[in-house]
Amino acid sequence: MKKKALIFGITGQDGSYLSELLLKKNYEVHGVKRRSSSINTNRIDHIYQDPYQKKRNFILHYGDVTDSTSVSQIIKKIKPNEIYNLAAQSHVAVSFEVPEYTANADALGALRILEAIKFHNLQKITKFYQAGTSEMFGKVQAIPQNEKTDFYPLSPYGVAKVYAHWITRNYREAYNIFASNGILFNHESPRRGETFVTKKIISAMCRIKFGKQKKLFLGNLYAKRDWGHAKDYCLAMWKILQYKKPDDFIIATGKQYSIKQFINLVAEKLKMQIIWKGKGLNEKGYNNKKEPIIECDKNYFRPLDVNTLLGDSSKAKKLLKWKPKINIKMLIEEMIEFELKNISK
Ligand code: NAP
Ligand code: G4F
Repeated sequence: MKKKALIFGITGQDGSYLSELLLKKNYEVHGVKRRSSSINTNRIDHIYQDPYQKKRNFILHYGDVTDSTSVSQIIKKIKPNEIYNLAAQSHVAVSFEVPEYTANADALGALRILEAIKFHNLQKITKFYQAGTSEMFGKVQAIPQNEKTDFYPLSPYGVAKVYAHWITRNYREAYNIFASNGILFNHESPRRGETFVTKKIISAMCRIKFGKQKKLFLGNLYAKRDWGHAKDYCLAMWKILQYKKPDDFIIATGKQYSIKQFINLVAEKLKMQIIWKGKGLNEKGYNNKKEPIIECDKNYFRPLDVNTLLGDSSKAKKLLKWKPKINIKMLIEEMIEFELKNISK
């Protein structure tokens, strides 16, 4: 019998890569999508439109993690072997603007799924994966961060994810549910949402290079992130649920770059020269004609920002035999290639 997986957040960056991975592994993949006023399935249309997958292996359901009835009914109907909770209001800056909704979806969403597993007595059938985040480390209490590092979240998003992390552990210990946390550091891809910094930089710099945009406006250029590729990280999610017992794992590359360093790497790949001048809000990146093409805008700064994130994934390396295959230069190359194809279309 085929294994059944249920993905909350299937229309997102990770949902799309995880679907492809699970279908390759011969799972029947169920996904929960929200109703939206415009199409939100761009990242999975290529799977859905494949007649073979559509008929047999890839099934979408309407639902929302803020709606316990839909969560419960879908889980009761499918009785999945694995549930991946990737559903979230995942933008840190936006969480300062919509903190209550972020808590409802990102914190209570995990609780609603765990409750449904318990309520329908699926403890022996269903394993649960919670999409945790390095944002939970916030004001970092150790460098690098590992599974033992204390959390100190600095945003409503980070706080909500800490709740989801602990409720996952609580249901594991109280009700014997196979419930695991991945603590994933930033991961990107051509399918990354347009307003996250890597995608925003690459998309804008490609457009600037071909005269389709004049300037790129950014916030904090000095925050450092540990960036990996979403494809590698989705494999880690699956491995976490195949491990012999439920546990918590850091997934990271162990290398960090500032936003400014990231821009310089993109410029190098695009053969664009950037000369940096000025300080603070007046810092600007100039092209070889001495025109400012990168500027800071105070609207892109957050009330609090996480200045440094660097993960230590030795536990995942040792126990899951997981390690990232795609480094930052390969990631940038793939994202640039994707943008250039879009521009030429
Ligand atoms: P993403 O592209 O923003 O996708 C989020 C998904 O959640 C989308 O499918 C979205 O649906 C769905 N969603 C949002 N609110 C929902 C709700 N109330 N009910 C049901 N679905 C809802 O995020 P991602 O980058 O793939 O990340 C996946 C998960 O990993 C998220 O939980 C994120 O917080 C976490 N995470 C991400 C990273 C990273 O660097 N990417 C790192 C650590 C943890 P729509 O398409 O309709 O908006
Ligand atoms: O790309 P970002 O928005 O990602 P952030 O805040 O690190 O969050 C992402 O990674 C988390 C894992 O640590 C996930 F849990 C979360 O769901 C999301 O996927 O911003 C990265 C850094 C920040 O320090 C931000 O202040 O880039 C800085 N930044 C500077 N200018 C900007 C901008 N970020 C955005 N989004 N837009 C800017 O213009």
